[in-house]
Amino acid sequence: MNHEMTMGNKERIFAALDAFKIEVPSWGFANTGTRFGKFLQPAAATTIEQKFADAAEVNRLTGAAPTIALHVLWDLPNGLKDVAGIQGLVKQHGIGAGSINPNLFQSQEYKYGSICNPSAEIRGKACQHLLESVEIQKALGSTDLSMWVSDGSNYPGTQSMRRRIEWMEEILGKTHDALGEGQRMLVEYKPFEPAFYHTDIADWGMALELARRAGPKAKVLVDTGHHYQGTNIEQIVAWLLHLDALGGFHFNDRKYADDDLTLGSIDPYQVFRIFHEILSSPVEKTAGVAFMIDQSHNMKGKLEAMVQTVVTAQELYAKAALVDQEQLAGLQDGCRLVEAEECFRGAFWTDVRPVVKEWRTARGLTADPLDSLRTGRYLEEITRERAAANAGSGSSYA
Ligand SMILES: [Mn+2]
Repeated sequence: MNHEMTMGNKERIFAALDAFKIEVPSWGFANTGTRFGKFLQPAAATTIEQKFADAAEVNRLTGAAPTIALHVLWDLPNGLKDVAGIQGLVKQHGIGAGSINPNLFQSQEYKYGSICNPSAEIRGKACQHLLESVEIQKALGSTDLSMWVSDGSNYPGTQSMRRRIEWMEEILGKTHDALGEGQRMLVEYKPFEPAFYHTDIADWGMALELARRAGPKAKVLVDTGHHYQGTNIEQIVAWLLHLDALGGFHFNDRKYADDDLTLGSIDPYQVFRIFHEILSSPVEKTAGVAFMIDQSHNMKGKLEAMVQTVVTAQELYAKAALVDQEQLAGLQDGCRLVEAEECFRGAFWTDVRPVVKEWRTARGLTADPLDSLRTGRYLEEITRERAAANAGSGSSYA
């Protein structure tokens, strides 16, 4: 149970950090809020150009966030026509277009659902939006179509859960069949909110079955905030890895529901346990698993929160890399419970921050990203440049 920073441990951490990439969400840089109100921030991004610039700054500071997730409605309001502009930003900032997120929840027509709406016309509209999103995905060379379906109902008896499954299957199948070579569709699940009686894709079982029926390019997306209290998320991860069905993660933390708090702020041990499942699986099972952040901070500074999140993710990943897999397997097989637990727990309790700093310096990065953000000029400049625009905005989520 030696978690001292031996040469071997250091090498393991360096190798893990070299491979670790996490995607930032464009909406994480914009003014967002709760359903009660929104507190505007002078430095928040109000344009897609600013979101790309912010993502580039996070990547410059951390070296681990080379792509930005895009939201079709907020970032490409004119659909395919906006692709050229995005391509220019990709080139300008050296930040890749990450997952493409269709919007199936904001249009007035989606009041009773999008791909599960009883109206064939509205389902058709939702399907068209998904197919256009796939075209955007192709044009931008993006790997993942990240689907969150907010459909559901608020009162028992008011909708047929069974017929809605059929409607959903049909459209997910069509969307899947439109995907190009090497492209995937990620199916996200969530137990409740915005619907409070039933949600059409409420858990990983439903998401898994829908993905399977859609086809081989469909995988499950695990948003860490989308579970009931006490759910063993790492076990879900283990199952999805076993079934070759894990597409990726939306990382955030929560205390009560889908709180979108900073990764690891409430329960860092859980993130460690999830990373352990990834790092203890064969590489061929985990190579395609996408790490993405899905957070929108209402009170913390946008950039500060994003850098803090990436840094936290790196630290927890480094801790998980410290688990001696071979030793742990031996202890597990021998049912040496306390020793196994100590081997596992010991990695979590090891302070990896000095080694992570060393890694940053060795890779030509700043040793302390948060401090560099605070003392650097970027934040000061955007605060000055964007203050006027932010004083007047506040109605749109993006
Ligand atoms: Mn999510």
